[in-house]
Amino acid sequence: MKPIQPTRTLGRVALMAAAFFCAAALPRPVNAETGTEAWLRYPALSPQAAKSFGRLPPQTVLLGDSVVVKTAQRELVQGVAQMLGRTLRVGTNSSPENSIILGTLTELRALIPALHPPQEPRADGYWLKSAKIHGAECLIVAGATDRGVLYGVFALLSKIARAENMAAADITAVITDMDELQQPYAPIRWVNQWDNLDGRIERGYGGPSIFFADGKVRTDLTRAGQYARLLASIGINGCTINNVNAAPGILEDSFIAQVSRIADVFRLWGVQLSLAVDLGSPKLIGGLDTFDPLDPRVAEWWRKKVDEIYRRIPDFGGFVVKADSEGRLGPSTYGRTHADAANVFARALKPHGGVIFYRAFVYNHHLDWHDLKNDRAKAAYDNFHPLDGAFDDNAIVQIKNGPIDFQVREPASPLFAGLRHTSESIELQITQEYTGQQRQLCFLVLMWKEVLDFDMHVDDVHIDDVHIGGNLADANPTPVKDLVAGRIFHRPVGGFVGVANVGMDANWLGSPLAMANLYGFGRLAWDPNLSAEKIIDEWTRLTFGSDPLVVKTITAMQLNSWHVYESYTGPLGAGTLTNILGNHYDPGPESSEENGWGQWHRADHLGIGMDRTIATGTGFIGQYPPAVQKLYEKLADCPDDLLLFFHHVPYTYVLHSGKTVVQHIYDSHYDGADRARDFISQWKAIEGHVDEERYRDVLARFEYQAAEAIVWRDAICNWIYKLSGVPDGKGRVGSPPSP
Ligand code: GCV
Repeated sequence: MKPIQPTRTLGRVALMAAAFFCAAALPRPVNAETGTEAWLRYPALSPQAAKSFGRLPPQTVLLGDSVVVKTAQRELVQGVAQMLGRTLRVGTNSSPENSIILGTLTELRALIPALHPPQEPRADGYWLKSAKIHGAECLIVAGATDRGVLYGVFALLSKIARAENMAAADITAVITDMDELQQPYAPIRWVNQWDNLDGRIERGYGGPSIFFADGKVRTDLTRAGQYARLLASIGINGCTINNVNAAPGILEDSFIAQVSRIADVFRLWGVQLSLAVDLGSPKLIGGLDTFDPLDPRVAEWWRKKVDEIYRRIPDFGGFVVKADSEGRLGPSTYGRTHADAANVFARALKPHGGVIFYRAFVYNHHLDWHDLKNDRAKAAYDNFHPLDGAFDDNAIVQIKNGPIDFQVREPASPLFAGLRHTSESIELQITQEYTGQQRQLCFLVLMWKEVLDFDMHVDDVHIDDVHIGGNLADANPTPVKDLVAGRIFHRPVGGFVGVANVGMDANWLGSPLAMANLYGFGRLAWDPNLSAEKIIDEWTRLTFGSDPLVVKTITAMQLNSWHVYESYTGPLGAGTLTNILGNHYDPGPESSEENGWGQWHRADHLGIGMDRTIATGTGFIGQYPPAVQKLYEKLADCPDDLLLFFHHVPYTYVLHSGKTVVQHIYDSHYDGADRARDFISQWKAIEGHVDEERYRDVLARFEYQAAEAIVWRDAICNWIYKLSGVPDGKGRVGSPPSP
């Protein structure tokens, strides 16, 4: 973690904005919605819509008896009772007629041998199918695994919850014509929590940890159970509960005993628990005089430690490791490689089926800023590409979406294409560290989709995997989503990791609208081909109901929000121009320069942007495959929205849009602040259409955001004017244009 220093002066406007935000904390009306149920509210449908579900079978039958399928059945009964006002009978599989049948495909085959899904779903996939048994209507929820059954139930309940304004015939079809096979894009769909054992959460904005308080696991784990339910409802199957800046004490035997209570709670929902660990643990807590991963005593220590964990937590998922990064201990201490370090964990975990996520977020934070050839963006590729093939098959290199650090816009990390023989996962940040910290609206699914869909143009790919619904080999693209899902290069495992950082706040992330990012992450991890529009439409209906005005307003605001935030905090790919030495929130463009952290934008009185070209710059662009190099290397070809990430240009450089860089910066900030202000009136249009509590909470946030956008606008525009000496052509900054 970077040292926290006092924030730079923001001026009176910021203080006023902050004061306003505090003052705007309004009393809670009775019976208000707290947001705790998030998208699993299951509100009663209108009598008319509920009536259209009349043909829903009146009972449910469970074919298996695992804890997960029992959870699925309880959830189904609860959801149907709340939404349709009907109590499903719990029947037995000797009389499955007229039932909603829940079971694995294997169990289903034993019961009804003639029923087959159109294709065998992957692990955790499910099949929703209307069928007749002995002439009676049934609805089948069959999972490839027990977890698949639970996911299928959540999918069915989501359909019911979103049926409010559907035509009666369409609702009936949900029950009588259902035939839907769903399967996850990748086996890994995990969240990471950066929770410290004292209860604080690094980069958490929704209250203290739901797992830890005062150096112990909480006694009351109700919230952990509620969280696991939310995660399961969007197909997330693993959760790392502690900070990647890991406290070694997490691995003390007495602590593992405590942690196992969290695993017990997760297990009901099919969520595997995993831990972030310190590579130095054998020395720090294990009594050895070394943590050298190649020392046999160290390997033995890890093997025994892992065996002990599995004794207490039989379905333990594995470890996440941050090493040689931001002051963490690492293999470099002994001249070992990251593969050496990853494999010591991999070998201990392998007999139990566990995996190790080894983070590629490794860089030197004491870079010499005087040297224009230095570039933090190159670090992940430089460190890991040479090790490709050296990692065991249960080791996964976890790569942040961009080469720097969750900025408001970054290109895809070149490392996604730089590992052909190593499993990968993409790390996305749900908690809005650099994107408004949940105090400002920023729906990140659009940003994530740009990265996931980005074609890395990897040459010589031999693809023998087949997409659901289409043959990948036909078009031969190599998008990031297929690289991380292991669909390319025959990787054994891989997928999606989101840094969530929910907390004890009733609404989990601190803001009701921010939960769209957690929902969106889960939906994309399940199927990255879903559109942002579809995801936000689902989330809005589930979270606020299906009133057309509400759905139209909230979906539009969410879909615009990333661009609005980007426009006043970091346009043209300069990175988030925030206070990088402090809170990562306030404007603070000077803080990026003249230090070793490497989040440089290289702005001076002549120009702005990092020259990362092969020809004259740091050479970062050379880490991409040739077709991507071509996209970014030539100034004239580089897309405007990443221009300053890749090139250093004079302020008067003319963009593809026809504007100069400096004029774009002025316009973008003024436009962004105007659009942030417009959020207020857009939100006010739905007053009375959503519950009072969330309405007021969100309104206060938009009023605050409008003020903050002005703070940002003025800080950045004045800074750029001071540096460049070029006034705004529209007379808003610097000297007015001459008549
Ligand atoms: C958990 C950034 C954040 C740190 C975080 C780090 C990481 O630097 O500011 O808080 O540490 O990324 O991802 O490891």
